Formats: sequence, structure tokens, C-alpha cells
Amino acid sequence: MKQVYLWLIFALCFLMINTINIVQAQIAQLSGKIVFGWHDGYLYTKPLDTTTPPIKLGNGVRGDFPTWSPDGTKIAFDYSSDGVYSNIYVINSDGTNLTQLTHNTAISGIPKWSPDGTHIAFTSDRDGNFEIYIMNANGSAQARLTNHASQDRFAVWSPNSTQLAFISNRDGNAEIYRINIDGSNLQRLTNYSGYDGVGAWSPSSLIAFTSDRNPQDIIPQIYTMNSDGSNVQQATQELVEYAGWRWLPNGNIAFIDFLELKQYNIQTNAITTLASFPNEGVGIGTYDIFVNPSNQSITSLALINADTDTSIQTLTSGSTLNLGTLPTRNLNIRADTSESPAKVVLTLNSEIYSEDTTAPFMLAEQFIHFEAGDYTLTAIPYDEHDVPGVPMTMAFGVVQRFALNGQNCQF
Ligand SMILES: [Ca+2]
Ligand SMILES: [Ca+2]
Repeated sequence: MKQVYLWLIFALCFLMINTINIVQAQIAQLSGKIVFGWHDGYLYTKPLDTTTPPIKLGNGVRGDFPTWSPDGTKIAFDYSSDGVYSNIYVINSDGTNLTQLTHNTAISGIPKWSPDGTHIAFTSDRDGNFEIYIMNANGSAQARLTNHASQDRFAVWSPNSTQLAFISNRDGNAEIYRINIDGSNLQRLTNYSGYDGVGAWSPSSLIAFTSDRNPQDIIPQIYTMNSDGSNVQQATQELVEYAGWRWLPNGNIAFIDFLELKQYNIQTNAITTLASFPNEGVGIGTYDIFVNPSNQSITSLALINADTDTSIQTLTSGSTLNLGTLPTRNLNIRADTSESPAKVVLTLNSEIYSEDTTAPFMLAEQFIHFEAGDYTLTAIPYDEHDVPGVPMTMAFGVVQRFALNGQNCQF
């Protein structure tokens, strides 16, 4: 089955070599770049567009399984100089400052840079069989997290950089497990007799993975589950190849399908092409995607008199609003922005309250009647590619006090 699958891929790749030039490439919806290890053994980078050709990293650096640092300035990857053992290296994205991080006569590979930039997780058999390891991003403090006679591989990071999900066959077949980066709290997340392989852990704590659990699918498809393994949902129906996947800031899943970068919309199930890839040969690479953060930011949050559409005051963190002394109960909050975001999402006490697509960006369409209590307001700007910018969060209290016969009365 596996052989048939691989031959199918190679055959289709041959077909695509002749057709890739006439594939109707769509405009990239995101700004960023891709690094990939190609079949010729070299690392390449390429902007997230349909026209700019890939260039060899550093005029010819050999490697595989590249991973971006979260700020996009560096790339970690593995490389085998002898075809037997491999080690992990890091290089600046402009091809300078190549540095070797591991120095073992063993296989150390598949590095994954933590979202906070401080650590790199990887797989190694330096202690006898494949285990999950982490190290500081400069290669120091290399530590083994798993210790089991079976194969433990392919770690991916939780969004808060405190946990890893990985694949192990310790219970008889490939399942997904979760572990804290101090080695504690090992938990099994999947329980299915077939293949389950981890893909990416989203900022909203969904884990995307592949599985062949649906007998109608001839190859594994993408599924999602909560980070505790609950609520498993099948995401895709007909993928042929999916490498280098990553959750995008817009909440969708990006992945490589043959020679194209595609986006799976988790809400609509639509799959769209973001960029096409080199057409110079046949092969399946290893990829990582970097998306440029948005320049948008929230500069201030203003309390608005909804009767007059005028500003009462700028909200400051920890402030208390007294309904007894404000000029009106009909209030609103306006998010002021640095640029012109496509929308601002306003969240009140962790619930999305509004998504405003036109300035001024208001919490309520007309007004809001605050009750006495504690509130946390977050405003997140998004650019035209649905990439979030720098949010602002403000905690404030609302009270209702009236001066009555010289006494303060609170309701
Ligand atoms: Ca092991
Ligand atoms: Ca399984």
C-alpha cells in the first residue's frame, strides 16, 4: 500500500511537471516566506507569492526538515554529512552564520523552533532509540524528554511553548502523545488502531493531525482535535500530499500539496492555492512556512458618549467608571488604530462582542449599558490578509455611586 502510494505520487509529479506552468496560480493571500529542503539535497527559500523563484539558501547549504525561528530571521535544519548520522544546524535566513548545534554520532533531526523562540525540540536516537529532546536555541542544555524503548518522534510545540505533542508507537501503533517540556505529565491523545501522525498545534489549542481512520480514504487525511484529544473532526477528504503544515494567523491550515502551497479553511472546508512551487524537478521536500506579522496595532481605547458620539475619556488599565457621575448610561468604546485595519475584533470578558470592518471601530453598534462589575476588553486589529496585529487589552471596573445627603451610596 505504501509503495503504491509513493509510486502514485511520483507518477502524478511527472504529470504535474508538464502542467505546472499553466496552473492558474492565485494571488498569495498572505505575506511571508517558505523554506524547504528539496530533493536535490539543498535548502531553498522563496517568498509566499506565485512568481518569485526559489533561491538556494546561502548559495548552497545542504539540509532537510528546516524550521523558522518565530521572528523569521533564522532557520534550523538537520543535515547528514555521511548519509548515516545527522546533526542540527542553524543559519541566518540571509544565508550567513551557519552554526552546528548538535555534535553526536547519531541521528538528530526534525528540529522545531518553539513559538517563544527560546528552545528547539528535535528527535534523536543518541540514547539507543528515537526519543524527543529539547535544547536552548543556541544548542546548550540538550535534554531528553521521553524514555521508552519504542520510537518517539516528530515533536510539535504548543502555542505557549510549554508542551510538545509527538508520535510514538509505544502502545502498538502510531499515536499522538503530549508532554510538558520538563518531561512531566505525559498523556496519550489518540486511541485508534491505525496511523495517527501529529501535524501542528494551533494558537487556539486545536491540534491538527493525520489519520487513516476513515476506511473510505485511500490515504491519511487531516483531522483536528482539542489539545486533550477530545472532539476529533475530519478536516479534509481528498488530499494527496500534505507537508510543512502550519496554522496561519487567520485560523486556517496551510500545507504543501505537490508543488503548491494550499490553505484549508477550517470553517468552510474550502481549499485554495496560495503559491506555486519550483517546477524544475521531481521530488517531495520538507517545508516550513513563515507569515509576516501585521503592522497594525491598537493605540488607545476611548469611552464614548453614545448620545453625542463624543469621547468622555481614554480608558486606562485598572480604572473605575462610575455610572453615577458619567453624563449618560448610553456608552460605547472606540478602538483607535495605528493604520487602517480591515477589521477590529473587540472581545469583552473573553466573548467576541463585535467585529467592526469600518472605522471608527466601535464595541457596540449603537450603545452598551454596562452593569456594575469587572470587565476585560481586548481589541485585535487585522490586516487585509486576516493577519492579526498588536492587540490591546484593558481591565476596568464599573460602579454606580450617587452622592446622597453627603453619603456615597453604591448600588
Ligand atoms: Ca523511545
Ligand atoms: Ca493510532
